[in-house]
Amino acid sequence: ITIQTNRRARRFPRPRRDRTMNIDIVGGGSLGLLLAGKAARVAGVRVRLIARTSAQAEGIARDGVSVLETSGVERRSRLSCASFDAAVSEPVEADWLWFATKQTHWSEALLAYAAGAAKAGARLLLFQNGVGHAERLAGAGAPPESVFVAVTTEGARKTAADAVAHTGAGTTAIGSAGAAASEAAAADLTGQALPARDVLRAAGFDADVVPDIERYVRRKLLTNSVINPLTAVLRATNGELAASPHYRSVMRALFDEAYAALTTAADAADPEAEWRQVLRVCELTAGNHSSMLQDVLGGRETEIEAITGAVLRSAAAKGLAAPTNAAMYAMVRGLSSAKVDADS
Ligand code: KPL
Repeated sequence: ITIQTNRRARRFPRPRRDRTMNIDIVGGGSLGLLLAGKAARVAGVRVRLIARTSAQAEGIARDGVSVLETSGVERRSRLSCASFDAAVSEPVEADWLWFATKQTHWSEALLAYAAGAAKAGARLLLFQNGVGHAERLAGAGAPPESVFVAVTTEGARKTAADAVAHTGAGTTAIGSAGAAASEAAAADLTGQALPARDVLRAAGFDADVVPDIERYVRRKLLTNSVINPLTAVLRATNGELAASPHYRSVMRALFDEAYAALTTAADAADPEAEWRQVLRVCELTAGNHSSMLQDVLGGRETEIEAITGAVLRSAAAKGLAAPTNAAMYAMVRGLSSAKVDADS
C-alpha cells in the first residue's frame, strides 16, 4: 500500500527528507503497546512510543515491544520510545499523534502538548473510551480539523511493561471530530483520515474511515457502560459476564437505560441489534479483563466518570431515570475510594 504523509506542507514548510510517515503513539498501556508493536512493522512508517514513565521508555527503547498475536505467535518489534516528560521538551516532529491514553490521564500538560502539536501541523487520532476528550482538546486550542477519533473493539492485555497479548481481533472506525461547515469540507476531512487507516490496515487491523463517527462513539459508550463497570464490580472476564443468565439480566437493565439515554432520533437504530452487538463484543473479547477491571485490579483511577458518568448526564438531560447505571456508578466509585482509603 501507499502511505501518504498528508502533512499540510503550505502552512508548515518543514523540508521532508523522505516519505516516511512519523507516528508518535502516546500511552504505554495495553492498546498503546498493541498499536505501537504492530505499526512499527509497517514499511514506510516510523513509530515512537511515548510512555508515562522513564523506566518503561528505557526498557522499550532497549528491547522493543513484544506482541502475542491472536494466532499464538509472539513477535518483538524494535521502535524508539521516550518518556512523556522528555517528549514534551522537544519540538513535535510527528505527522500523526495517536493517543491511546486513559481519560483519567488527560492532564493539563497532555492537553497543552496535544493542542500545541495540532497547531504545529500534526494530526491527532484519539483512541479513548468514553466521551469528552475531543471537546477538552478544542477547549485547549487544538484546531478541530486536526482532531480525529478512532473507535476500536480490539482486545488487548498488557502482560509486562514491554509486552501485550492481542486477545481479540476487532474493528476500528476512524472519523473527524471537527464539525465541518459543508459536505465538501466533511468529505475532505474524511479523506485526510485515510493515511491513518492505511497504516492500521498494513499493521493487520480491520480499519475503516466513516463519515458518522459520533454514532460509533455512542455505540462504544453504550457497550462500555454495560460491560466495564459490571466486570469491575464482579471481577469477571467479559466472557463470564455474558455466559451467566443472572449477570445478563443486569447487563440488559444497564443496556436499556443507556440505550434510552444515548440514542438520538438520527441514530434510528434497532435496540435488539445493538444488544446483540454488546453480547458479540463479550464473545469476541471473552478472555479479556475489561479496561475498568484492569484499573481496579491495578489500584488505578477508573474511567467511570467518562463512561457511566456520561450515561447518567445524558439520562438527566433527557429527564430519564437510570437507577441501575447510578448503582454501578456508586459501586465503582466506592471501589476506587476503598483503595484510596486503604492506601492512606
Ligand atoms: O473497550 C473495552 C474495554 O475493556 O474498555 C471492551 C470492548 C469492553 C473490551 O474489553
